[in-house]
Amino acid sequence: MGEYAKSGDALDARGMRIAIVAGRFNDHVTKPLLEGALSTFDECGADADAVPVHWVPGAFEVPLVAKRLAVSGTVDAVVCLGAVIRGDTAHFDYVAGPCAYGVARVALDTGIPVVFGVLTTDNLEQAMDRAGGCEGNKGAEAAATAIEMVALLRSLPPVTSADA
Ligand code: INI
Repeated sequence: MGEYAKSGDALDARGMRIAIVAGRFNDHVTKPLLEGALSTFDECGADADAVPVHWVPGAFEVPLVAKRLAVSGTVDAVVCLGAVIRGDTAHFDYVAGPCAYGVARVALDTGIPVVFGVLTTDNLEQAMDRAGGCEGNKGAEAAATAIEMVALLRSLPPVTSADA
């Protein structure tokens, strides 16, 4: 397994349907994140047709599309990719916070793993370091997390109440 492997267990994505939502803003960062995610799914045996990619304008739009997919009944998990880079204004906080909160909320509201592969960095260098540079590829890590979570949820006792 590649650099994303967190444990000794091989990740197996065969039979899993995992959608990706990617922010186009800062796509010089999000495209490498996407490549990392797709490589991981491929290495782990996912069928390429089972990993649709949905582009959205920016990180702020990610949770809405993630929710739409999560409630569709067509996916086992959603991987969210984005790059929010701090500038000279408060815009970073108004985008990064709601994106993170929204992604977490979709997962809890739907019971579907929704993985946060959105970089929130002070500058472009930090972002590129995490999009295939010296700090690895967070897109690949997000894909591995999704595979692990789908397998974990499948191994847990079934849901017995409507709001669990
Ligand atoms: N979107 C990002 O994904 N990253 C950013 O760094 C960013 N900044 O800095 O502005 C950003 N803004 C766009 C935002 O996500 C929405 O697309 C826009 O506000 C429209 O809702």
